[in-house]
Amino acid sequence: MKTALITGITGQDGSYLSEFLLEKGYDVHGLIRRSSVDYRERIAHLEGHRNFHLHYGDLGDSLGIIQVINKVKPNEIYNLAAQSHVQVSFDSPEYTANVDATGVLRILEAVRLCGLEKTCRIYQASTSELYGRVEAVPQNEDTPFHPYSPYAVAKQYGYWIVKEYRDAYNMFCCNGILFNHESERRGETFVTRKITLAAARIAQGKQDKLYLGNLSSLRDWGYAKDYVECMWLMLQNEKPDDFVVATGEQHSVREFCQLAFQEVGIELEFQGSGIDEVGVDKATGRVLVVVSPDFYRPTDVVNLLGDPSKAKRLLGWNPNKTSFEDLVKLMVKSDMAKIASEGAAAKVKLNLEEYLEKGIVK
Ligand code: F7E
Repeated sequence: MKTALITGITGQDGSYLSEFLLEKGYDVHGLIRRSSVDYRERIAHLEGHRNFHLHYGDLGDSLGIIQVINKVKPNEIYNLAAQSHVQVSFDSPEYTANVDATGVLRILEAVRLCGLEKTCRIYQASTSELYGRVEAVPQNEDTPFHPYSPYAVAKQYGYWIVKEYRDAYNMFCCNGILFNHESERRGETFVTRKITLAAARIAQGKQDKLYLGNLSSLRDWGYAKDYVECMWLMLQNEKPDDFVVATGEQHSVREFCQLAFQEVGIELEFQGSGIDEVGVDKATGRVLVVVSPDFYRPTDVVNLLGDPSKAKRLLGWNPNKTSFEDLVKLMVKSDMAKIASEGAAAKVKLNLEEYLEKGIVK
């Protein structure tokens, strides 16, 4: 039986990857941070499974990482833990660097210190944010990087240290350059989930308006559940390598919004431009989407489109299992059910001030 260790196991990708590996018969171990609040919702259904184990640890704590790796002696490590929010990285750049950059080094060194460098394969969650202020469209494995946020700069260190350990110590470590990947488990402050939740709340009379930043930003959005398979495929490959994981299709935030609202029966029409742009309900004339400078980033990445040919060719991975339309549909469907199940007590009509106060919008 193969043993895998997943950092970031409580996150969207960690939970899907756990399910995927358990189904393949793996013994799955996860690193979790101690917290006084429950943040294990995404993996709650797996706790109690006889091949599912959790260990306390933190990417900021080398000793803890060494202890866990030494105890588990994994055949595969998936490093998914990160401060993953780009806008938050402008507020907490040092923390982001500690986890997203040095944290990768801590994992690699721990594997070496435990004498597992010949037996343990490592997957590093790299990101399309590395292309940042893009130098070419679409982006593939040869496109130059131009990181454009503290998050991306930290992730670039992670990318290069993985390559360095591969060359210097002959370790089997891979970078998955994943473009945006979403799902019904996506964190609520990423733009797609913020939109699907708002569409559901607005349709059910529990929210008045949705406040967004740059509506023209372009992304290559895929389904997270499909992407975790590619992480695994990278570690089953003959040799360690880096791969772009994307759909090869690009859409704007505005388009995502239109489709999500269409799913709840509201036809949105966008009027105006820049910070004066609004999304209006065609049937009633009500303004439902408003642009707010609060959600603009000091530097924003606006033109991401991945070329997944290499993963398709060498790993046999299918980048188009779930279409963009189906992704939006499944997210809206899930949020409609979630909001409907919340009782009357949860009937808060969120306005901008409440949004900001709750810190749930960035
Ligand atoms: O923003 C724009 C925003 O926060 C997407 C992370 O998983 O994917 C994710 O990073 C775009 C940006 O994701 C709002 O300016 C407009 O251009 O959903 P996001 P992200 O920054 O692309 C990559 C691959 C990662 O590696 C990251 O870890 O949408 N946008 N209005 C907004 N974004 C947010 N969050 N909120 C808004 O109101």
